[in-house]
Amino acid sequence: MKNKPISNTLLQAVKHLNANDWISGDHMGQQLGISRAAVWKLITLLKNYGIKIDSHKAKGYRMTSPLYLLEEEKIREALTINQENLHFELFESMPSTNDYLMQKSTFDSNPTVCACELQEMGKGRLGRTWQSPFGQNIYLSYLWTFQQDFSALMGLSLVVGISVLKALEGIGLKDLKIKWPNDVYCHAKKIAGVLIEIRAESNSATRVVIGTGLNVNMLEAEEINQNWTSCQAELGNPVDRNELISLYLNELTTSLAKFEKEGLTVFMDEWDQFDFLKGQQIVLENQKQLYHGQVMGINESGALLLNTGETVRPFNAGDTSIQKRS
Ligand code: BT5
Repeated sequence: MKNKPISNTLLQAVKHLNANDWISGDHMGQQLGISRAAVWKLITLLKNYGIKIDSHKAKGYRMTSPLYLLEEEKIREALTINQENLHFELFESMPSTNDYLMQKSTFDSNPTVCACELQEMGKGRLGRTWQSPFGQNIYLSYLWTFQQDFSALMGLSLVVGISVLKALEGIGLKDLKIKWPNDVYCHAKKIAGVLIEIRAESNSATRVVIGTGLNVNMLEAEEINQNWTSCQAELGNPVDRNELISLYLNELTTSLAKFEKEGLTVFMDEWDQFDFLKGQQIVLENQKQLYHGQVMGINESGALLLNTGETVRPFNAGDTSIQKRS
């Protein structure tokens, strides 16, 4: 598996398919400056990626719903943050955007965004898989350097969750919640997940890779073993991922800077408002042990407070699920 950059020819081919009802292979070839055989290869590639394209002997090709591929220029257009030192790396396919930034050998302390159309080995937490089909969702990792050591960064995943949620609110989604520590839910179905990995710690600076998987236009998926949703499923129309990435980067960058300066305390009210678990009877799994209790919220370092009946106990990590009433 290799990291494959987005090819400009593929980008242009998709634009021609979007702009036309039917388009012949000849015409598309002329527009792109490639042979008919090369057009056929591109169409086959898109079909292999799962994109629905009709073929007709006389009429040519037709895409059944529009597809907007990732474009750095479009993302930059809608950024309101300082983007002078912001670096982008966009790929057609790769194993995992988090792995890429974790393994990249050269980088400076400027923030880097890596995003792709398809992840072949998208990662969740604890060895789980993140379903990452071509062209439909956001798979994005953000390399960010904090001038603090990691112990000061407890609660980071909560701040990231709040940023995802606000970006989604920005495009009109309703009934959004965050399930501690890192899942964003819409109408009680998972719409996004966050995976944070620590790249390096030195001289009290910490470099982190913040990975976000956000379902945008996905309407079908066979292998997700929990309730899930996507922006298109909620809104009823496709969403341009470039615009949503800009919104998210605006929220996230502002929040990371605020978190670094003021800590989690300034996010407590927002967390309280978005907390999916507060007041619920849950089961928390931590290091293969199960704990039952009622969620009392979080403390000022982002730990989940669980009232087990005997005591209120803080948990810094774990998997949570709401206990079904019998
Ligand atoms: C997460 O893990 O929710 C973190 C997911 C982070 C993915 C991003 S994509 C960019 C970056 N690069 C990577 O390689 N990863 C990050 P966890 O809490 O372990 O949730 C995983 C569980 O969510 C799975 O076991 C499924 O039940 C469910 N799931 C998998 N794919 C999903 C999807 N696309 N939408 C909703 N739920 C999904």
